[in-house]
Amino acid sequence: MNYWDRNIETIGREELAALQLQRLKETVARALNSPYYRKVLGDNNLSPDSIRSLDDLRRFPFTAKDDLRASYPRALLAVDREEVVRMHASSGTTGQSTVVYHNLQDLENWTGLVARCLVMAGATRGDVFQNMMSYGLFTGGIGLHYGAERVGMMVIPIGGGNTHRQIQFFQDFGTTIIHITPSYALHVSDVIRDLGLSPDDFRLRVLIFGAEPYSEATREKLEQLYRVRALNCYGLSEMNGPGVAFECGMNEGMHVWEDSYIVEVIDPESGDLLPPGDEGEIVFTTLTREAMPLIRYRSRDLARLYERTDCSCGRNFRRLSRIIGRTDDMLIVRGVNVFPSQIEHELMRIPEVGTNYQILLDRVENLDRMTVRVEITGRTFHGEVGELRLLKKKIEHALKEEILITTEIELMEPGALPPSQGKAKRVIDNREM
Ligand code: DLL
Repeated sequence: MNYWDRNIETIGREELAALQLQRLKETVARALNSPYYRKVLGDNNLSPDSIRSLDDLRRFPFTAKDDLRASYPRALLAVDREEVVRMHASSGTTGQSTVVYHNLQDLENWTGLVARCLVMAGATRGDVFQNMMSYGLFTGGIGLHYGAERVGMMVIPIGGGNTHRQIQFFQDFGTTIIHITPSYALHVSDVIRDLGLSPDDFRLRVLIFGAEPYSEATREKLEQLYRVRALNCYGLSEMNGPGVAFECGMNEGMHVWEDSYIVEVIDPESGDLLPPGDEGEIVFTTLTREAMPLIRYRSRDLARLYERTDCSCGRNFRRLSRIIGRTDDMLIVRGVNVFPSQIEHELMRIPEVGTNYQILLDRVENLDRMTVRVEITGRTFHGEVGELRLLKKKIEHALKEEILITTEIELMEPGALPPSQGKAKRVIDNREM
């Protein structure tokens, strides 16, 4: 069995609990350096002394994505600005990003967590790691990158897209491990087939999937198409990004690195803690983060946390099921997080746009496609064709600026879309998971 850090990865539950307790106190102390937590914890009379056992965490209020947004740009920063060496940001519901800051130590810890995941996946020095997730503010690219280098693999930081070149690189550089979204992996396998190639032409041995939901059936299909193992990688930018939980290959869920995160599962309605094994919203508390500690952060992801802690891989960290859904309406399109409200916000700023719209998602040649049907004002609709073409471009451009993906725009006559009768159903998702 391979470990990156055997001591910590095989730590016993009791020792782990003691470590968590100590780190939780440190986290609360650090959090108090940020304007946000100074106010929230102060209002609730909470301090490191409030924590005598891990159960005391329940006395702390949740932190929600809205709190992050309201703290934009810096109210959650718990160290001097000069100490920060990197930030990442992800999309918010109405154009307001949520920002996460890291100091050098944070990046070092994150790199270590990712290295643990990769070694657990069987990565070693000499492997060739093709990172097919986009680089930039999104954490999927750069987040895996440094961990892969730390393990000693040769990293190809190619990012997403450019499929022919990706496949060429599989051949030219003998890629052995790829990191990719499952939906892109489906598309790449089509292109491989169209090129008259087969998995036998490559040296791939592990696929690492993450950043978007997918089903067990999709995993099995992809394992057959590529004829190699696929492992699930979970994370969210608020908790660094990838490297929060990862599968060990025993097919019993993803180990959460509990020395770095406390994980709870709550009823999303009541906020009550749920017993092990129940499906609920996952809540995380960072235990080592310095620049921006987060306490009881509501991920909005739904999953189960399994009760058993022992695993045949030798690790005692608790395991998380596949992500079953979300408590909000966030969509993940080609690996990019999109809130319908972002689209609405942009549409409603355009004077020619009417009152109704619809978002249609489907998969064409295994690639996600997003179509936005927009009702426009009667006068515009019956106006000149040239102007309609320009309007279409204008909407497409405005959406691309905001959500970063290209959409198909269909301009519709007023009243053409089904009117809302109560809670509007704006999104039609025809993609198969
Ligand atoms: O997607 C981090 C990541 C990158 C994870 C690469 C794994 C690999 P965000 O952009 O903040 O961060 O999006 C986080 O994506 O709350 C989930 O809803 C979803 N998600 C991430 N990984 C998985 C997964 C990155 N393995 C949001 N299965 C999360 C299902 C996933 N959903």
